[in-house]
Formats: sequence, structure tokens, C-alpha cells
Amino acid sequence: MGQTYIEQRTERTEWFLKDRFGMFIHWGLYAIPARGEWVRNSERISNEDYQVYFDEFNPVRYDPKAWAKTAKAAGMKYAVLTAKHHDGFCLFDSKLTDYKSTNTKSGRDLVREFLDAFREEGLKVGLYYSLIDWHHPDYPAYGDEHHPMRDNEAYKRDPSTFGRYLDYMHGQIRELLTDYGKLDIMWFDFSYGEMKGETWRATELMETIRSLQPHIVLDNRLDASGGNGGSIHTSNPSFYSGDFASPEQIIPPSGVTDNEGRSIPWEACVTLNNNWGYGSTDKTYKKAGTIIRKLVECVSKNGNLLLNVGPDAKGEIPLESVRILEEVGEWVLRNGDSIYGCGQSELPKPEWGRYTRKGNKLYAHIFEESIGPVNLAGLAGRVKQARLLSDGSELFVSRPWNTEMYPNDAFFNFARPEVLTYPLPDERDTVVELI
Ligand code: H79
Repeated sequence: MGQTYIEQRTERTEWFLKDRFGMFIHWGLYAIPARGEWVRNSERISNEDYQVYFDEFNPVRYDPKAWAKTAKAAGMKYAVLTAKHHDGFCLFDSKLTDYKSTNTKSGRDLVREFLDAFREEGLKVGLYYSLIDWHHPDYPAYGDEHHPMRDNEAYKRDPSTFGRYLDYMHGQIRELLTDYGKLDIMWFDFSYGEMKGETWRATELMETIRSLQPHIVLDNRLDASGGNGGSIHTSNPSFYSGDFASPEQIIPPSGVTDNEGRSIPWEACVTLNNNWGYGSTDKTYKKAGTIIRKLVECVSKNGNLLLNVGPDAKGEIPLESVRILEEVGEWVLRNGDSIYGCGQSELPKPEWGRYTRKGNKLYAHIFEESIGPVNLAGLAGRVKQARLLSDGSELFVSRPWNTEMYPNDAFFNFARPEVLTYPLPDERDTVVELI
């Protein structure tokens, strides 16, 4: 008996859902203007004016081994690099274009070096590939709000030549899946308006992808919504609906479920400041504590977190980002058992924080300072032991003396029950393992 699409998806995404935490890397020519990866669009920059950046691109401090060490020390288990973003610049040695890193002063195949370095650190690897292309002459431009040349009549395209772009796009994806070894993730971005589904020749593309690398985990941005077959949100998804939903800059309030209420794989992609690509003046970095809570929130809703860094024009991850990731890593190193392989518990969100769960273990993530024993609403008689996850030390679970007031609840103390102080033992959020 053949497997259903959902059964195949469950198999393909098993490692992905266990790993939970990955690094997104947005890097390309736009690191030079350093005003984000949409700069060509938002400032309506022509091919000629953007060419300046191609001519000078030379990231002499690109050291993907250092990136991989940063990711690994942060507790990240996989990474996704922009092989091509919307500006069309390829970070790999494609035979189908001259617009690639190997033709810049740098002369390097940045994708290959990334893959080698991250694999070496034992991380899973993925590539982002933009469906949109602002450089290719056959990509529709005039009148498309997503294109930098949208106001320029000289960029009126003949719709009959769009197929040449699709041949190029399919060809490049084939190159990436053929010449670069085993890839774990392919991350397409994005569909809009009529530019979705079969407009990308999605069925044919999926047949190519699945025949070359059947195990690969795919996002949902070829967009099967309203196409033939269902989107990823239906209980009968189409062949090209993808393996996971990809909420951007948001964590869905109740996770992501299909129209029959079953959890479907999802991954929130989130920036560390307000830009995906490097922003030299953007200092709006989130705190490490915020990132830790958001990671916990994703896992508590059966989701992943793909956290972005935007390396600069020299090839370095901004120091601010590195520092945040180091802090996150210190926490994850001690508390990773409550993240990896974990998911949603059947309990409602507790008032003091969040629960994650793995088998018969419940992890209590305590975000709020406590003035007394921490309540375990509804868990009376169900918790055998409690341990501080970071150091394994014993905590005391008790039933309140007034069981009439709390008929269903248990409590735990950070100190012996007779000691009436209950400080949180750590500056960072405390995780308690309940068995
Ligand atoms: O690669 C990153 C982004 O560049 C890309 N997806 C992530 C992973 C992305 N950015 N925006 N979008 C996808 C959605 C498009 C939003 C738009 Fe707009 C609203 C395009 C036009 C109007 C934002 C605002 C961009 C230009 C103006």
C-alpha cells in the first residue's frame, strides 16, 4: 500500500521537528548598501546602478566555519542560506548565469563553502531560492508592485517569454540538487497574486525535486492555495503544497493546524533586528531573553524557530548578533532537553510561563518570578518528581494542605517546603522537569 502524502510528510519532517531551532542566513550584494535585502525594490535601483555592488563584491572575511561554530554554539541544529535572493545574484557557480559570486572579485562558490562548513559541524543544511528574480530579463517587471522596475515602461515584458525564466529557475534548482550533495531543506520564497502554483510549473518542479532528493524538506511557498489540490492547511494537501508552513515575523497564536484540527509542521522565521539582509544602522536587536522565550513558545505550539542573521559585506555576522546567539546558546546548552524532540503538551498554557513536553516528561518554563510555590494546575497526583533542568537538582512537589481549596492542583517549591523563600535560582528563565 502506498503512503499518503501526509504519511510521507511525517517521515520527511521527523528530524526537522526534533531539531526545532535553525539559523537563517540572508547574504548577498545587498550587504553593501546595507539597507536590507529589498533595497533594490524600495529605492527602484536599476540593473546598471546595482551593478556597482557586483563589481566590488569581495567578502574577504567570509569564514563559513566560524558561522557554523556560531550556529552550533547557539544550539541551532540546521541552517538555511540564500543561494539566490530576489535581486537574482547567485551565491553559487551556476552554469546558467554570469550573475554569480564566482564571477566577482571574490571568485568563490559561497554556497559550496557554506555547505561544507556546516556539514562538518554536524548541522543539517538548506538553501533558500527566490522564485522572484529582479535581474532576469524574462521576469515580469512593469506593473508588478514587487519589482523595482514596476514604473518603467522599458521593462514591459512579453508574457510569452516568461517560460524562459521558468526554464532558468527550474534549471538552477536542478543544479543545486545535483551538484551540491545531500540537501536537507529547500526554502522557496515567495508566491503572490497570480504568481503561484502552476504559474511556477510547480507540479513539474516538484517531480524534479522529489526524484533528485526525495527526503528533502520543503516550505509551502510555491503556494498551492486555490490551485489543483489543497494547500498545506487542508487534510488532503496537493503534491506541491510543501512540508511545513512558514509564518514570517509572527508566531501563530495557536500553532498551525489543518482543517481537521491536526497539527501540521511549521517554522516561524524571525529576524534578530528589523532586517533580513545586513542593515548597518539597524540596531533594533532583540534581547537574548526574548529569543529564548520565543523559541520556547514555538516548541510549546509544535513549531520550529528559524532565526535570521544578515552577514555584512566583508562576510561577518554582525557582532551584536553573535553576542545574542552566544547568550542563547548558554541557556540552550543547559536546557536543550526541553527543546529538542519536544512539542506541545495537552495542558493549557500555565499562567506563569509555558509547558513543553517529550513523552512522559513535562517541562515547566517559568517566565515569572514566584512569591510562593509554583502551581501545577490540574496536575494533582500526576507528578512523581521535579528536577531543575539546568543542574539536575531536586525540587519538592507537594499537594497543598488545603485540598478543598485546590482539589486538582499540585505545587512545587524551589526550596524545602518548610523554608518560606522561593527565589528563582537563575537570572534566565528556569526550566523544571516534571515526571
Ligand atoms: O527573504 C525574506 C524577505 O525578503 C522575504 N521573505 C523573508 C524570508 C519577504 N519580504 N517580504 N515579503 C517576503 C512579503 C512581501 C511584502 C511586500 Fe512589500 C509588501 C512586498 C511589497 C509590499 C515589504 C514592503 C516589501 C516591500 C514593501
